[in-house]
Amino acid sequence: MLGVRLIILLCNCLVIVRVHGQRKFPPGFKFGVGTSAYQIEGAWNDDGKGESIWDHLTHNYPEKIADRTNGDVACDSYHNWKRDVEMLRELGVNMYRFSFSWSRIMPTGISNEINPAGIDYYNKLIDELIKNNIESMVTLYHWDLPQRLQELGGWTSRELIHYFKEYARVAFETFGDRVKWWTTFNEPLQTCMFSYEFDSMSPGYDFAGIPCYLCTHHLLLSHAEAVHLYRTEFQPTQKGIIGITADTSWNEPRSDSAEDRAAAERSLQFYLGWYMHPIFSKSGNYPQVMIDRVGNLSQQQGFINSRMPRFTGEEIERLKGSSDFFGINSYTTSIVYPNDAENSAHYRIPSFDHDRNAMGYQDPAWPDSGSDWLKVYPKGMYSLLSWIRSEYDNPPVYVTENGVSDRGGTKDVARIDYYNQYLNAVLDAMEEGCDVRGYVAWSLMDNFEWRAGLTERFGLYYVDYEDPARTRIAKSSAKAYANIVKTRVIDPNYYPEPDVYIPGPNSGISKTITKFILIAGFIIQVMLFY
Ligand code: GOI
Repeated sequence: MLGVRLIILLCNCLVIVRVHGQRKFPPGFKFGVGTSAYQIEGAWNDDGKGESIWDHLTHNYPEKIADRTNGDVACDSYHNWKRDVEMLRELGVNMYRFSFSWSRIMPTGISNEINPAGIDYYNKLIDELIKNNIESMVTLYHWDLPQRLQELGGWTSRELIHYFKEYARVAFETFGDRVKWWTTFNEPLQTCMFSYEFDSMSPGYDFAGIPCYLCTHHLLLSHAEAVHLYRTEFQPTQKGIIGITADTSWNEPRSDSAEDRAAAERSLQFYLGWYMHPIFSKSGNYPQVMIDRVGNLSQQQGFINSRMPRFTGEEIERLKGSSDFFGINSYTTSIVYPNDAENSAHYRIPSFDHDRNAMGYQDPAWPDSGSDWLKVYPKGMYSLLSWIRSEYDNPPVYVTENGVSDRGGTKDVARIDYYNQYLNAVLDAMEEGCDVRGYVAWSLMDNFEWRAGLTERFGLYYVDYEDPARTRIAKSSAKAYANIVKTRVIDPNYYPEPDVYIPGPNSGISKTITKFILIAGFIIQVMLFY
């Protein structure tokens, strides 16, 4: 066993051959780009699609979205799918990671009613991809739960295990002859912690310490059921692979002290181990540090049971090994230290962060992006991949999302730099033996960025939201990424021109000028007033 592993490691290192001093991604390494249904499709109620929790949130609480926009039209990929595939061909990618809208396939989320127009849409898309030699990597759940299922309690309800399994069955039955890559869930941390504990994602509750643990429990069990269904009834004939994708920032200890290192480790267990320990560890179950901390604190807080539900022995076994690959999404890094008396005022009790007993911040010196939460620190990607390798015995990893935002424009030099640096960090990790098999850039095109609306753009292609046709334009980064996919080499001096030049507002200088004008304007107004 160890011998085989060593040989694989060696091969991995050897295939990253150096060409003219440049490192090359191995031949089997898959490059892709990603999107998700709610963020691009639009057509929110066309042809029988049902309401999802993101339709519900954006329509009923428009003030929660930075620019009061929504995904009603978004990139209109429901109508522009041919152009989308054309862009994928221009990029030359091996695979396209996209998600199904559950409520487009089943309006209420329940399998007694299937929407033929929804089936038809994904059939056309998948067939067009096959025609162009692009593999489909389908995510079953990228956050857009059918609203009816939310009304049953959403993921805090155990009932959803059954409904998710039946949805997965329809997907495998209908599309599994052509789809060879399945992901059950995208970023469960966002679905559970950031949707219930914090009012960040839909349904947008602000209920600390309890629902995030219930949600995670049922989501993991739903994942296990879908995977077992696939493995027993579909995988033998369809021969695809199935897994899950989790997300975390890298957690860098604030200092070398034992306390800071323990805090960073604990924090990573809470963000990533919460989902991946039950699936990828030898022992299974939630990380022990979580079981202990949440259990003890619950008891101190007067709860009869731990706020974190327990798995039965049977469930632990069913979850163990229930993923053919380790999907990881990561964009940035957080510097972590333990909670102390001084900052404990920030905690709600009970809460996930109090349970986690760690705080985080970002180094202001790191280059920023179009998103407040995203600062550029490529070494974090290397550290995260190395951590996964040692924590879970070097599983096959796919980086299923990585990328950076800006606020507009097509000459996106900062995005080229980001991809070059983060892909170099991936190569660093591979050279040390991390079994990374693919990389998916986020995103194919600018799209509806959840609570940030259309203000933050992650695309390789620019989308003109003023134009009813939602014209897409290749940014500089699209050409640079296409070059990496084609040559398998990162060329640090390649800064191609975009297809059409559109200036961006994102330069540091223009930010300073904007601030200056705002402050000057305010002073003048005050002077005029008096
Ligand atoms: C992916 O999620 C996702 O899969 C794609 O669909 C998506 O398009 C892509 O990423 C790009 O986002 C500073 C509590 C400002 C409330 C710091 C705590 C705002 C709100 C830190 C913590 C963060 C990647 C918004 C995961 C969106 C960033 C999801 C991470 C909001 C913050 C917060 C903060 C917080 N998320 N994203 N936020």
